[in-house]
Amino acid sequence: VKYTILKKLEEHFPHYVSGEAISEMLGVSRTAIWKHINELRKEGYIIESSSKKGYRLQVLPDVLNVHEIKKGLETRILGREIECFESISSTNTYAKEIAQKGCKDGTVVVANCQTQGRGRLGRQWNSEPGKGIWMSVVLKPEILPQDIQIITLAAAVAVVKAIKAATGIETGIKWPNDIILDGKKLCGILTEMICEMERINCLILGIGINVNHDMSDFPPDLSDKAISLKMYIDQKNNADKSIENMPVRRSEIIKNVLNELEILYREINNGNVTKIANEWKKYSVTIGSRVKVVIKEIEYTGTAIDITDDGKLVVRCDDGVTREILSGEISVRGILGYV
Ligand code: BT5
Repeated sequence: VKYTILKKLEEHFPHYVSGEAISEMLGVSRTAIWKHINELRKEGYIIESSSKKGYRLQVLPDVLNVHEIKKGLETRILGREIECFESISSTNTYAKEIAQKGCKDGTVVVANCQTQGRGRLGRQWNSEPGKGIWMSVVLKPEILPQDIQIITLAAAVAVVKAIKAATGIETGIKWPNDIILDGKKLCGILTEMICEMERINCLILGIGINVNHDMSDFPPDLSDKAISLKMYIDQKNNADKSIENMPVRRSEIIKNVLNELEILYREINNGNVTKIANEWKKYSVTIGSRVKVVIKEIEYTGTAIDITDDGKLVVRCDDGVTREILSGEISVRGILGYV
């Protein structure tokens, strides 16, 4: 009943719905409605009440819970099971644990806060409480361990499309796993595998997206390289300071990521990896740019020209040799700035 009341308020947003109308629609007493409204308020929904007009949502809230994510979710595999935590060490670590216990393909773990968010190669991932999307998806794709990179590519494409669908903002992909906005890092992807006998048993896809951070929410060492969707929207609206921007709703983005990712996941399981690589190329900011790569401690400069179907970056080096670069083996740095 609680979430049916919430649904009514959302349908009528930003207007009031009278207590009487809700009571008639749902067949519950006015006192019961009042109790449910108070429970919703405790969950973080800002609901105004007026004895004459009834109840209304003050803003469409950025509350993260299973109900918000599932509303309008169009998937059949991803997000069948969703676990949402207030705080957790790392959604990837937890997802790995439940995967080992045999959770379903497509299980999603989301947290409002991570105390030990991880990047690749033991790096830290800053996961400011309540500000971003810290999520992991357990996948059981039908691919070989050496082709795992395709999942990272697919996830990057899904994130770019999801952000565009939810906010209209266009982002780009920096090889292999960063989503870039305004030349800064908006999102990072961490794909980990649980392998058994040469085949992938399970794969944990971790996605971190900065959503409602202000610049001051990032530690100083990230201030010149990280960005959130809110910071970008604020910048765009800078001319008109009177506009109070609504928070970006994390659940909308998560839902869109799952919807987009499921389409690509099906393609992968059907063997259509070329399609993923082609989509990835459309959003790449790396292809065509000058890069510096370090292979076995030797540094090469060159131009990134392509990506292979299994996710290797093809670089035409200035020494005339074209090399295929595997992520994790090397570091790629754009020569001009972060990208
Ligand atoms: C990544 O690593 O970009 C993968 C990040 C994956 C995070 C998700 S959140 C949910 C799931 N659970 C986890 O524990 N992890 C995943 P890498 O390419 O190694 O980049 C790490 C580097 O990005 C750090 O060394 C910082 O320089 C920078 N960084 C850290 N936090 C950031 C943030 N919030 N926004 C932008 N850059 C950040």
